[in-house]
Amino acid sequence: MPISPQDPALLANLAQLERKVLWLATWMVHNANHLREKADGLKVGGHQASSASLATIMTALYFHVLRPQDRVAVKPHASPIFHAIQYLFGRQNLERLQNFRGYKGAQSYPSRTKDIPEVDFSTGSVGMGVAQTLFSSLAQDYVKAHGWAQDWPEGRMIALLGDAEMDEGNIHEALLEGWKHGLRNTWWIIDYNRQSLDAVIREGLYARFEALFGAFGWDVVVLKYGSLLEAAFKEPGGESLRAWIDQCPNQLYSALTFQGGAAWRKRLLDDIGDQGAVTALIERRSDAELARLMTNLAGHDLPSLLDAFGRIDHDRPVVFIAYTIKGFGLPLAGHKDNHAGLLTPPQVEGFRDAMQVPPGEEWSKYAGLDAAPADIEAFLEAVPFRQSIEQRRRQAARIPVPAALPLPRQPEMSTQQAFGLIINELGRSDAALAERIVTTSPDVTVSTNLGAWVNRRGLFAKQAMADLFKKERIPSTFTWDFSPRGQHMELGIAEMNLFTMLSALGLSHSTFGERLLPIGTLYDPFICRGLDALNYACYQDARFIVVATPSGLALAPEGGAHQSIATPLIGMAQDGLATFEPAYADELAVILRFAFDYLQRDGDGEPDEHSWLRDETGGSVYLRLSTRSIEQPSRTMDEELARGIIDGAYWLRPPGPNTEIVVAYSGVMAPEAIEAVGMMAEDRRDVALLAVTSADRLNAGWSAAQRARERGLLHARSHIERLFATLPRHCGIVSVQDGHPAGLGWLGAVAGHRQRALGVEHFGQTGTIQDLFRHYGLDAQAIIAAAAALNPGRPMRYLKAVV
Ligand SMILES: Cc1ncc(C[n+]2csc(CCOP(=O)(O)OP(=O)(O)O)c2C)c(N)n1
Ligand SMILES: [Mg+2]
Repeated sequence: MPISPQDPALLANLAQLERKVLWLATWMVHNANHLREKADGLKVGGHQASSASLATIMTALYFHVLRPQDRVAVKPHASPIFHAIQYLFGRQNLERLQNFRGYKGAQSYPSRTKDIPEVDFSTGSVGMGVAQTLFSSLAQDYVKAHGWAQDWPEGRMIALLGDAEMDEGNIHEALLEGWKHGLRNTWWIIDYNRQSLDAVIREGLYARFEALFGAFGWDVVVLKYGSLLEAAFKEPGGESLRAWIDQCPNQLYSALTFQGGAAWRKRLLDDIGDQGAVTALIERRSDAELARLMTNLAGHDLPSLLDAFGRIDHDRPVVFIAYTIKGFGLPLAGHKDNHAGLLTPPQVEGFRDAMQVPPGEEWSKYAGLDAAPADIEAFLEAVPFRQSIEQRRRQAARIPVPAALPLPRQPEMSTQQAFGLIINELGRSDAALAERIVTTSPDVTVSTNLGAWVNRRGLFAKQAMADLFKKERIPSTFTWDFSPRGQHMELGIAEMNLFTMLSALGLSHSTFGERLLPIGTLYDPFICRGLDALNYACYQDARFIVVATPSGLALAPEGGAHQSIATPLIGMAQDGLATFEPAYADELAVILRFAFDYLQRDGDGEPDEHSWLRDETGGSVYLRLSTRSIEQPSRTMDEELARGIIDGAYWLRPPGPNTEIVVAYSGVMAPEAIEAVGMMAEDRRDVALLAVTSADRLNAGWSAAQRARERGLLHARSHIERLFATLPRHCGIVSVQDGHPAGLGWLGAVAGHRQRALGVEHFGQTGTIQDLFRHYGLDAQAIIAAAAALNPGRPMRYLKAVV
């Protein structure tokens, strides 16, 4: 890319746009603050100063450096600058700017799903967007190596991040993983304003950043002094000035920036005034010029930025440590309390005058600019970022999903085992579905039963690498061959990385126009370790399947540190994620088939009139599986059963007109529930047994149907309401789940039945499954005792006396 930092016309245009962008962003925040304060007394924090510090860098990027194929994660608080830039491009409308942070207005933090398509990656939870760019670059390599997206040029994945954002551990986890995979095409631009939310950051941090990135093979570019300062250093006495700045503590620098020209002069003359060259250098400048010079850091200097970006002529990852000033150009520049700072109305007026924007023309795209509107428009038209802008969100065709997946048949099996068998069977196929599956796992590939699939499809690496054990003919169950055609992305033990990888792979259809069907496996309890990244992936509407196994107390001898309790509730509460907890292999086959299709849906948000779920919008899927081997039913899968499994529940033993007890179970509690129902049958009438395959979907459908009725759609009935429609009023429900009881604890409220919810409320421990189910009150005896208490009647003959 020919960059001509010396090109005066280019620089003049960019300088104009930088001013405009800074003004619009400032006005947007001021306006939002005014509106919000009127509405509910809430002030807008965090945007004014934090946004200003990136104004120059984002001007250089969006108006000159970015290419249509590049993808960017913008630091959350730079949202106003981002929206202002898109407004100038004609891609963001005025109403949304005027309603920044308001209902349906431009979002406080750039959002892929709630803002315009120019938001490539959402940000908000600091650190997440940064890692997303790294994994997106790995996803791009994966797509290209498989021979896809050949007509789409490789893009750079760019993150604009705050210096304090670097404290987030997930960034460091990502760095390590990126190094292992030979990361390319990734730029991270650190807004080194030496301020966080609370304070001024530690001295000398940039040197740690330099060493850190250097250690991982990144090109490190430190952008410290702007062109004015560089020129001043060449004047007589300039070297003393450079030495003074280099030693100036961050706090003092910030304070002087805030105080302005006179303060700079006094301090500099006190410290290095020599009545000779240095004094002359200082005295040659007015207060305003001196302030301009002393704050001319490279991050606010267009020629330096254009030069630095233009010099990158390789695809290795690059970190730019760009010195900036938080609040640059605004009266609160440099003040340590400025993160939540806002300009007062007189300050805004003063700033508007300085920007030469007449009152009433605050939202104008051209007011205050030297160039004629037609010239600015012509410049904007030609900006590379704006070319083929409609392709920013790419599309990919759906991969056909067969009517049924292979069904493993064994008399006894665990859901984890069944998962391994189904995936392995799919691996034999050369159908598009098998080609597009990409698996990934944080060092638990084999222990989550993906081993056979990996043997078959291989691991992904840009360079082929054979399994040495195999070459040396040492017997091993697993072949660990790497190649560019491999379909498993091996990860180190970092669950944050797993979910960020899924987020990147799961957006491939939109980022690169190539559909992937990502499946990530991990141990269920460690979902919590990556939870924010999972939430982030869902918020971005990435599409993937999480297979979490083993789970719950059923992991018996592994003990309390590995037994998950809260995950069923996470699955229910996580938006964008449909959670299933099947008991049997045939259920899992139906669910997985559904998942491959569900992943690819992109319809409108209208609820389905049968389940009342918004199924056409699609989403990601979480499967909570187990290593507990249980006896499999011999049955044929018919359409009704399959539908029930997908909608969330079906009767294993339907209720009768006199049903007194319903036992509802999820997942591995099937044997205990079946046993209890059998034992109660002699003493209670028509004991019914409900298999719950997805408490999440069942519950969501119930809420949606209630909402629909409240809106006048009186016929709306959810799946669970239909299942419970004939239950006699007096019957009791005992639910049982290997997880927190609240997961199923709402069933009684559906049609007004008394309920006892059994589950796990305290940390687990080691033991046999039977020991633990007895101890935590999940075994058949506990179910019977709960039923007897709910529905006193005749004594239950199989209920042992409690000793
Ligand atoms: C995970 C997370 N924790 C906390 C916050 C609240 N927060 C927002 S910005 C910020 C400080 C940012 O400092 P820095 O990254 O240096 O940004 P800048 O100085 O450019 O505003 C904090 C703590 C957040 N958004 N996300
Ligand atoms: Mg900062």
